[in-house]
Amino acid sequence: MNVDLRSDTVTKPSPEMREAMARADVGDDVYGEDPTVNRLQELVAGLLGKEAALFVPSGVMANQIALAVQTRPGDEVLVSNGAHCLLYESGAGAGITGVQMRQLGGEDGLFGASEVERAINPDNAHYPSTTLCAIENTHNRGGGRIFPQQEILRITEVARRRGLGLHLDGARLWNAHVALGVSLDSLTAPFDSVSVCLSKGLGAPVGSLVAGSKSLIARAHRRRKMLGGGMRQAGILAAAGHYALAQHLPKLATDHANARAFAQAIKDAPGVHLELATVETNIVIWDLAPEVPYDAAAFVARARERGVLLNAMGERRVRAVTHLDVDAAACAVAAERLCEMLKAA
Ligand code: TLP
Repeated sequence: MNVDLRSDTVTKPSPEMREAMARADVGDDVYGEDPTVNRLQELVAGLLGKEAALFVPSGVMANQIALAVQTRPGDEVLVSNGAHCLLYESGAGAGITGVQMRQLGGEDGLFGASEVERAINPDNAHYPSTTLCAIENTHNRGGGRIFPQQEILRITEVARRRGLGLHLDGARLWNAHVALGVSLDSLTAPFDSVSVCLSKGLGAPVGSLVAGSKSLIARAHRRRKMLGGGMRQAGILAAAGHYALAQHLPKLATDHANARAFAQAIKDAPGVHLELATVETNIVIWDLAPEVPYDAAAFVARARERGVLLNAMGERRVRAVTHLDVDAAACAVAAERLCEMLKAA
């Protein structure tokens, strides 16, 4: 049996979730008439402590809408090293939104207020205007790291003083919320815009939301239409989101425990460089030591032959993500197979 740890996006909707989707009350959401979408937008805006929220098909669209409505073409956006909105959105920042991005901080995706302060361009026509700073929490390439809230508050002080907007890519904010035991709205309070995904650890098949002030969401609504993201009877999808928030949010703690146990089980295997302390949520990232005679792509291919599905995140970096559809026993089997494979290398 395969154990699929490529991403928490691979979950399949359960029969109960499908049942909720089939029963959903729907209407034409382009007319604002889908009651299930409207309720989801209100619910998520409330959870995130924002005036309004907008349902969109994907996390990429949520991020790009948020960037577009807070910048002008040619502006510079400060992002963390390895930010999803820079590396994994098919160049949308440059190609569609029209911004350039500057990466800050280390490989864990974290950076400090002083780096933000230093990276803001002077008000001089030679330079792009720095108008926005985007933080990813949890940080994907950083191995699901949680951005320290104290540092976010210091960054907010710099951003406010220097006139920058603040965006939170909260595709996995739910994981930070559950891991820290801190309310969602306190994590989002410093931000002008927040994107969250229902289709990661929460296990919905589709759907993300952008949240912010009423005026920001009005601009986001227009931008969504421009990108072709206006959906019609989208309540069928929003119903999965309602179900996911009610039933799956608390289950993220299990994903975190499984990730930790998996990391613990592989960390001493020959050729694995893994810092246990960096496993804060549902993502485990490790490097292959030089003595491993193949790179991450070959490692992933060999693991697949043994029924463990992973993703390569760099030449010698590998990622595993726990989720609803893999339990503790499946994670233990996956770790055992990888350990055997490395011992034989
Ligand atoms: N991340 C995916 C891949 O695109 C890498 C994954 O498997 O982790 N923000 C963050 C922080 C994300 O991790 C992702 C998806 C997105 C945005 C985009 O969400 P979707 O895939 O719904 O467009």
